[in-house]
Amino acid sequence: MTQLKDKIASILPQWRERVTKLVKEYGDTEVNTVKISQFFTGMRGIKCLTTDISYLDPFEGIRFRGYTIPETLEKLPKAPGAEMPYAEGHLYLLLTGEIPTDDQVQEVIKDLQTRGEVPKYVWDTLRALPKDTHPMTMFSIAIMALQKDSVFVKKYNEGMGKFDYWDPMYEDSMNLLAKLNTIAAYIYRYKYKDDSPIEPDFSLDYGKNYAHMMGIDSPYDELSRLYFILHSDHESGNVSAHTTHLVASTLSDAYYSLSAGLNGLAGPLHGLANQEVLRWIQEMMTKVGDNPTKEDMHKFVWDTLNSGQVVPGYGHAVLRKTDPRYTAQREFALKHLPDDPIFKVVSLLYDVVPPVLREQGKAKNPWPNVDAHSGVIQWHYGIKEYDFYTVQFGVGRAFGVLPNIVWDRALGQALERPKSLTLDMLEEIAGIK
Ligand code: CMX
Repeated sequence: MTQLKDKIASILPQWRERVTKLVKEYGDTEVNTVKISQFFTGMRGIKCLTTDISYLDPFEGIRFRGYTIPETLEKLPKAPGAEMPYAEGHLYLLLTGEIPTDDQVQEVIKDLQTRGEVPKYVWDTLRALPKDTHPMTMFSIAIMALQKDSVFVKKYNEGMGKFDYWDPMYEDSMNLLAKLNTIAAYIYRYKYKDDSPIEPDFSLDYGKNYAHMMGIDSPYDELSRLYFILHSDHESGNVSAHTTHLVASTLSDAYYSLSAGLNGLAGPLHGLANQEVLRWIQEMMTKVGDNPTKEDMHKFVWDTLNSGQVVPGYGHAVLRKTDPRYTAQREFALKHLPDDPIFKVVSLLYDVVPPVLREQGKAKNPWPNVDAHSGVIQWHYGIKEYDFYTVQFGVGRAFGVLPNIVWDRALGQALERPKSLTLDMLEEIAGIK
């Protein structure tokens, strides 16, 4: 057993005990009530999910296992001379709650390397699709193609006991995660670079290998590590995390669950917003030229709103301040691409958009989210096919949602099945019927 898996096995009993105590002794304690409006506002604000892997404070932003983004980036082990920590160390942190030692990270790096080979049938499956298939669809289908090798399904069919579910869920999660960087890079080079996939180099860590397979020089390896860490988790209620959790609650395996979660990430109000941001900025630059003034931007933002569209990359369902994931990417851009013309536009938009959204008075949060910044950096390093951006978000998101479903199984989370009411019933509750 690796140190990582061993660690999970050793801390699991205490976590189970805490859950048992809470449910047995305090199960009837009320947490919150539900208002009629919340039936129609996507259940915003209803507290009914639990995870310890990350927590999103509306004003502070995300904490991974209690660590803010700057703390995470500072504390996790790095390669000698590297700017960003290994994504594998972040995985260790999310799965165990502890910052790993160098030795522990190296073991995770090796473990993922040995699980990383993608079977040929995955490439055959992708090549059978029309080439203009959206890369997110390809990504999701590639994950589904791998499902036949699920360890969870095999063990379940052999009659595994409930307390053991987490073990094959962990194995599936690691087997799947190990291949996602290769699958993503393959899709990119197959679809957009004249079908020229680059073989993985399993002597490299996850982020560096990804940069190698994308065919992009340093500091893209540093960016990849940062990008996967930043996009990993945003507590349980966002669509990709919640969908992964929901599907896994039926005892579907990690392949079915992650594929479903990524299909949710593919929506324009969620992960696809990062491609929308670039499309929207370029539409503005086509209209008003490469050096838009604040006045040009002001008008363009209002035109967007007046035509009934949202301003992509701004607003959030939970956050009420600038997303620290935006800030972390901005710091990277300030260091590595301060003179990039699109970065300058993104920076100016930070001054223009929030006052306009405030004036319009609808959005509860006028500040930028993670997606407002990711596209510009990818563009700078030559990834101009913005359809692809959400695939990279998806690789990062897997680092968070897969540990979540490992812990779901470890803690015996039940099949999810909330109750619905009819409109008649709600009108009766409201006293108007
Ligand atoms: N531009 C224009 N209008 C916006 C807006 C924006 N950026 N953000 C919110 N609003 C509007 C909503 O559409 C809503 O309008 P209606 O009352 O007409 O339906 C109103 O303001 C209230 O919305 P809210 O409570 O502030 O925000 P929600 O929780 O409903 O939605 C989100 C959150 C992210 C979907 C929304 O802010 C949005 O559409 N943003 C643009 C898309 C985007 O950047 N998504 C990425 C989010 C991060 C991620 O998950 O990847």
